[in-house]
Amino acid sequence: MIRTTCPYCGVGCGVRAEAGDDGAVTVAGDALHPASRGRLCVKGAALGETVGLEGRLLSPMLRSEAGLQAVPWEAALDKVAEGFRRIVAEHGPDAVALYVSGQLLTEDYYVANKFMKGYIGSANIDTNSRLCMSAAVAGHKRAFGEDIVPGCYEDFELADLVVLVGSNAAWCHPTLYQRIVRAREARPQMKVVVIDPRRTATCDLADLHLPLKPGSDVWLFNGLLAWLATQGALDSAWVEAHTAGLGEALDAAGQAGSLLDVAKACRLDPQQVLAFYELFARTEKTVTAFTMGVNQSSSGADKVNAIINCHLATGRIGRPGMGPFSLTGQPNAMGGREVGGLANMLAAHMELDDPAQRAAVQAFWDAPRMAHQPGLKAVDLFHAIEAGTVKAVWIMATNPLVSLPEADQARRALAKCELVVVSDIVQDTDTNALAHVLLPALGWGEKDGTVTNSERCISRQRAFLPAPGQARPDWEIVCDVARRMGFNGFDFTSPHQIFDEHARLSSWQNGAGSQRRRLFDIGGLAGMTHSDYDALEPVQWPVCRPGDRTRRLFGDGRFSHPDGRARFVPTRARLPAHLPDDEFPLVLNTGRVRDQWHTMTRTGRSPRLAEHLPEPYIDMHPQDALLCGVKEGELARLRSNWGAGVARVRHGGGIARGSVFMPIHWSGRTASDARVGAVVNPAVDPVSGEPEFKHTPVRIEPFGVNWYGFILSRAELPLEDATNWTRIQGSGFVRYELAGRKPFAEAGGWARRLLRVEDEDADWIELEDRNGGVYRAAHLVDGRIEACLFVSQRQDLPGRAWLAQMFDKAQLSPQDRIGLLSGRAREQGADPGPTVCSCFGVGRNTIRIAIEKHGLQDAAAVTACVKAGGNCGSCVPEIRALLAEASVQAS
Ligand SMILES: Nc1nc2c(c(=O)[nH]1)N[C@H]1C(S)=C(S)[C@@H](COP(=O)(O)OP(=O)(O)OC[C@H]3O[C@@H](n4cnc5c(=O)[nH]c(N)nc54)[C@H](O)[C@@H]3O)O[C@H]1N2
Ligand SMILES: Nc1nc2c(c(=O)[nH]1)N[C@H]1C(S)=C(S)[C@@H](COP(=O)(O)OP(=O)(O)OC[C@H]3O[C@@H](n4cnc5c(=O)[nH]c(N)nc54)[C@H](O)[C@@H]3O)O[C@H]1N2
Ligand code: SF4
Ligand SMILES: [Mo]
Repeated sequence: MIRTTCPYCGVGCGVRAEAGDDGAVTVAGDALHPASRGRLCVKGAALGETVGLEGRLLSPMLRSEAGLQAVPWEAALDKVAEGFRRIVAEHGPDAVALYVSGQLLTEDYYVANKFMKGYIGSANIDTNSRLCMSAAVAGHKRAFGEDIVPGCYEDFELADLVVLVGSNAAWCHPTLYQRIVRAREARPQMKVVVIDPRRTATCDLADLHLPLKPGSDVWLFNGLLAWLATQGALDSAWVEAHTAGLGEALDAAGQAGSLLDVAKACRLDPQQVLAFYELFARTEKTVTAFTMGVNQSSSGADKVNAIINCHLATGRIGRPGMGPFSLTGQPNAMGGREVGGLANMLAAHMELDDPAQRAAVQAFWDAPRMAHQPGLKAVDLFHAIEAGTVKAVWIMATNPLVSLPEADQARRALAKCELVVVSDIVQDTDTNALAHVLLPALGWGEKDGTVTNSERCISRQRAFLPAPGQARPDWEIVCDVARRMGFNGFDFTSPHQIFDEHARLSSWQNGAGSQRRRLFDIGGLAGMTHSDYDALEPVQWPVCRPGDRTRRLFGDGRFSHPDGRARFVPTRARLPAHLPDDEFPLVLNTGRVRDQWHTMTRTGRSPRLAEHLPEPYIDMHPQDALLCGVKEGELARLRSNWGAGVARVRHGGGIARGSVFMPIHWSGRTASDARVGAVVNPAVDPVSGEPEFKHTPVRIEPFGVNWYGFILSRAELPLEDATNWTRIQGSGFVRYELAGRKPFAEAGGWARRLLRVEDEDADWIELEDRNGGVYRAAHLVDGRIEACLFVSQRQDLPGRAWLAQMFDKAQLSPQDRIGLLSGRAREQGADPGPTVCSCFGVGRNTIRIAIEKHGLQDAAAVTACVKAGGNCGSCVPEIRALLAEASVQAS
């Protein structure tokens, strides 16, 4: 058994993992980890289902006319080193770039940054954190003089008011959300406010939900600052002693106008705005946590500062139970910032545009060629690639063809690029399809190093699986290329050595006598032995001396600006970059679902995780659907100025009129046409370069098809005849949801071709109702189901859950055979319905029936009866919705 850290969200839960003799991996929460104290959400709990080697990239590959070919490492590394060397020699260092990721370990990230900024001599290294945290980074630097999250998770438990802004923590930071749930159970006087245009699962906990107009957060928080001032609710003595710039910030905030003006600009009920303001004013212990609803905006950095301004004005920062709190997305978003992985940073919280600090880093690295100006930020980088000014790009641990805004532009860029190198762990991704060189990296459970979570806690990720195939750690691949290019400084033989150098750099010319004191200092972790490093317990930075432990920062009122004072930043509210009009009347909001991680290269392999929301969807208000001529359950096309996509229409996701929501997870590998990044506009925040992912004007049109259908099949199938498809991982089978335009004449022959059943004597049962436009077939082999197909011209397909169970059976009973073409058991109640609780696999029908039959009144009773909600708790909001539905029906 190994203690390690979850590779998904920025909460950074501790995991105990073990590989059994049969290769099966078991995981459990690590009770000793301070971030999670033994808890895991369903994604963490399903890690064992995602580490198998199927689909893994196991050898370096080069693309030639003949396609992709496995090659020895030497050939692949030579190709990369030679390509980079030649392009730098011919066109200068800025003609090459790295595009990396908050899912790299700190050690990987450190060498990648050193390679580009100190040796290639360009700052053209940016990261997917540009799409995620860069607005928070910019906000922190403006306010505090350094990129610092001052608080810790315990503050969420000690607070009397938790404000969640643009955060669906119930789904995206589940174990932290559960900590808030439990804290409030223990202290019911604690209040929770959720500020989000959608009524999300997170609102289940909210005393007050403010469904503000998308993009209007600066109005709301400017309004709050101005209102606090008029109420005499500012901490003037603290402001006087520790800050600068309140006057200008108040002037800017005052332009938001009266409370009524603010309510109007935010499209909120003035009473609710007042209720929030009063609650904030009277609650000293307030934590304001914010995530992508804040950062991913063309005024992202200003949203962040508008929030921080309110905390500075009330002196609520750095003390127990209070402070602004930027929740990080990826597992090592924070570590990437420590090493300076963004194109406008240096390393160890030093500044690229400060000549003294540049010289300090150059001296420490003994670097031959330092970058001396900021590099290209992600969106600009892909435009420079398309324009041909950047001729080689090395992409690591991110899938930009899916995750960038205006993703078809990214595709055009890579298609034109001279040299595209991708380091990944899986072979088949949308981005890899355009790579000239593929480099196989070690994945979670195989790689070794450190990550830093949202509360600045550094934890070890440890290997407990052998390196598969020829895969190598990312840091080693970078070092190999660097050495081939003739760079010295990359002779590391273990992540421990890299960490040690990183720790030493953090205290280099830092502290007494140096120009600027940087709070990021982990000098106390330098000089560890290899075994100390292996045994490293989670520790929050700064760690200036061995044994230091820093829960909170700024409690002493000293900030990182040269004069020690925090800055108020005047924030002027402005509208999003692109506004809806007659042609594109709706606003597209994009984000996450509970059980999937980003582009699904890992979570997409888990049957358990596929069940909750198996298909891409467009959540929209029923009245908007009516106006657009689309119907729930049918496919619709989503179109913007930049691209289009297709997904199923859904209601009930808590969306207000005028907006639609589509999840980000589906790629060209998992669905024919649901890559929402292609639809998203490319506008960015001028301060941080963070894209406006949450606000794109779109229109919705019917997507006409002649039939809907689905297949469950043990074998993967090519789907030429389907106009639209989604691939869903089942347990022992693949499920395809289909829709088609071509009418299916001769359904039997067509179905056999589709399912690849050539044998005339195959055990084949079918049912055709030509007039009704219905066709169903099943293929059995030795009494076991091999595949089944259901097609209909109407929306009357049976549920998939019972059929899925048939794939577990070695032999179908005669009863099963009879049920097969009706798609359900002959006896009532056997169809559990769509999954609600993924931990225990409990379906909606099961829960509904239990509620009705036993008269269950609350979520705890449901858990006691059918187990749903009894593990990670993420489905409790949905259980409560079912209880509410039942009580409405009963009355
Ligand atoms: N299950 C799951 N969890 C994850 C991830 C995942 O892929 N899956 N990814 C991780 C990563 S990298 C990240 S960055 C985090 C993201 O975590 P979150 O930011 O919590 O998640 P999102 O779904 O991107 O968006 C949050 C909310 O912002 C709201 N929003 C949209 N526009 C506005 C606005 O103008 N103002 C306000 N106040 N809110 C708005 C949306 O309606 C949405 O509910 O999640 C992390 N955790
Ligand atoms: N429309 C829209 N787009 C968004 C967002 C949004 O809210 N809306 N959110 C943005 C945000 S916040 C984020 S963080 C991004 C995330 O977007 P991406 O970073 O593009 O998404 P992932 O699927 O996490 O990509 C990680 C890749 O790294 C691979 N990988 C996993 N482990 C390793 C490893 O150890 N080494 C290497 N070399 N590869 C590895 C995986 O197989 C996968 O291909 O999406 C952004 N895009
Ligand atoms: S809450 Fe985040 S870190 Fe914890 S188990 Fe879930 S995904 Fe992993
Ligand atoms: Mo993120």
